[in-house]
Amino acid sequence: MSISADSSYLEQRTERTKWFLRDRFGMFIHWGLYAIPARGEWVRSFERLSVEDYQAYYEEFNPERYDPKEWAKAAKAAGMKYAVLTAKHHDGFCLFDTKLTDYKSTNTKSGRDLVREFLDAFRAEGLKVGLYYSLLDWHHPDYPAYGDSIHPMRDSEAYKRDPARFTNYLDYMHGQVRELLTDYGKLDIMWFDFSYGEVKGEAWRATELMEMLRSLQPDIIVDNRLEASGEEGGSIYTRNPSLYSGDFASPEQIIPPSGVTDEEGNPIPWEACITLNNNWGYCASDRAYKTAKTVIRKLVECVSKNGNLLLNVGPDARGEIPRESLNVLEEVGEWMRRNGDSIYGCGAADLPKPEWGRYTRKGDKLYAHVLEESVGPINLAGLAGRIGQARLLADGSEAYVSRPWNATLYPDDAFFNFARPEHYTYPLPDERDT
Ligand code: JFZ
Repeated sequence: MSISADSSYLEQRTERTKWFLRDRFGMFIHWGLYAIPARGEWVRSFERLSVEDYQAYYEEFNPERYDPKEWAKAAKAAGMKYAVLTAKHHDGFCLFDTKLTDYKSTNTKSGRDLVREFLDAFRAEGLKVGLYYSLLDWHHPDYPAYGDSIHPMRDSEAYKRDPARFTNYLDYMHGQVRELLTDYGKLDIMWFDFSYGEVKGEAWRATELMEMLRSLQPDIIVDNRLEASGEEGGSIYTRNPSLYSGDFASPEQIIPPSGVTDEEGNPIPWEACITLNNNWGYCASDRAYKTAKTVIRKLVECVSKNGNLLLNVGPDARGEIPRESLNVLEEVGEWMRRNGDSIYGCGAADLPKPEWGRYTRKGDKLYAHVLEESVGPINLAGLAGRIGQARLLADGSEAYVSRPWNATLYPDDAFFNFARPEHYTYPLPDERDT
């Protein structure tokens, strides 16, 4: 089998990602032992916590208020169509009942298979489900985190020093992925995280991993991080992607300025993953939550550039999504119930970004997201004669498409107003003329 994928690969990717690009909005869930120290999911690395220090959280872990049905309801009410949970993050703690390590939720006081419960609950709400799986592992004895640090980016060559041990780790990692793909029913997304330096692609035995994945779950879609690092997106960004380039790009904490396209300008599926405050894992001191207004605008921005938004929540040690996050999700949901038609199934309008906001488009329907208050009529640049009728999406009311008296200098543009002309505060043409 060749490393490089052929054109049928691109066709298959288009097929596989159809639902994903329709659904547009998902929930990311970062949850694990790190919810107890509550200083983010990198706490063990950033603070150089010893194995014993971190073990205390394992001994204590017992999220009695974990009720994934509530999470699923919150996601659905927010208008989210899919969700991705950290089955294992970099700390190596497994939220599922793996046979390959004892370091798992079923061995804690909780005794529960948190992944299975998540999958059952979200599927029951009709949401698509995905699992995040960390390629890094700070707990596995053979993961090459040698030296003074469990910070992998410091030493991306370490894996070469003891190939036999790295092979052990890869067998373990492949084995766990096999478990997740075999024992947990149909999964819609596998979200691997992440490559760095030379530790990418075949260093993970990625062709073998992808062949297993596709044979067990033919329709599953995969992110690009078996190949991508923080600096590079991998070959998904090219016309000649590898078999492990992934089905979608995964820009993190950034919305790509012009979306994601290959060198010929063809759109590439992408999903921006964005935190609600400034942390993925629960961080008690981080109160910097985005407002619902910001989240809605960012979602519109993603869709206006052919992308998805995977919005993160970090449930706490007891298993609850922070109240602040729930409040934002509720408000976003209120907007989505009225305006979701401008998000689901929509993409870029292939028109220049208007001054007052953004466009999204679905077929011959153009959605004008007016994000700035206007003075006078709203300008639809270059669309003179191309607007059949205009409606306010939120309430279905008529928007008045006209060529107002003060727009005669702009013959190529169409204009609309939310109010009928009799509500204008400036003189109407006939009043002026007489
Ligand atoms: C990764 C994780 O480290 C993080 O905890 C979170 O899960 C996020 C969604 O994904 O974040 C990264 C990955 C790569 C880099 C930085 C953050 N990088 O290469 O600089």
